[in-house]
Amino acid sequence: KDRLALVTGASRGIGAAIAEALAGQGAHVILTARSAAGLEQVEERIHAAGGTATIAPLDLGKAEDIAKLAQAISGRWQTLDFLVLNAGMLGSLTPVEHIDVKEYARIINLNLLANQALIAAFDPMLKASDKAEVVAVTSSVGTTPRAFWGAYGSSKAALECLLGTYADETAYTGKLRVTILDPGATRTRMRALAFPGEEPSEVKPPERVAERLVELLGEERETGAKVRVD
Ligand code: NJP
Repeated sequence: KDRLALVTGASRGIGAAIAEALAGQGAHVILTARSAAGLEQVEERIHAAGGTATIAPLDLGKAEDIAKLAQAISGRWQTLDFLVLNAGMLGSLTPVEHIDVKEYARIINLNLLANQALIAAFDPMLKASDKAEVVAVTSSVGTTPRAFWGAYGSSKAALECLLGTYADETAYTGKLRVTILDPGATRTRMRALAFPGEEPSEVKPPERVAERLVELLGEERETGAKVRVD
């Protein structure tokens, strides 16, 4: 039977590369992000490579979109084998005292609260799988504070704690594994926004992160482990 994967932020960047890699491993991949056009391009690449995918354009910032997605998926499939919590936003880089609280709320909502909502929605389907992998994409600035990255960094620190907690709570199952993935500097739109002067060819491509993740999924490792891609 085909394994089923759900990848958020799959319209470009790291999420698109992970989705293509999982499809390459034979999983049927549900691709989500806001941009339907971006998702269609990734879907086409997956089909061209002989894989299968379904697109689900939605805004993870909206709780009702997550509820609809969960309904659509649970109406069609019994189990979910891979949940890749990759979608995220950076927001403005600014000193803590100048953080725009409205933007900060949007960052927390997408980078943290939406991921809790996804776990809540898909926990039964993950536990129904004989081997489920939950991967959360975090960031080094969540564990090592860096000037001007406070809003984004604190959202990623909280995400790391939340996923570590979920790992602890689900360890008893022996069949649901959580991986906290710190991708390191990766050539994507987000990276280009943060470091506009950087020469893109000096930064690793998202495919490197995806390849490493596929390797990691095949390795023995405790649930809740944190992995960094260099
Ligand atoms: O970023 P980008 P990356 N609802 O901006 C989607 C982390 N990370 O690939 O909605 C639903 O190219 C957006 O799609 P769209 C980073 O924090 C990266 O670099 O169509 N989806 C797109 O598919 C993030 O968690 C680096 O605009 C929404 C995706 O999210 C992950 O890696 C270093 C959405 C973002 O793609 C992937 O980031 C690091 C919404 N409301 C951590 N808003 C790095 N690149 O160097 C956005 O430490 N998306």
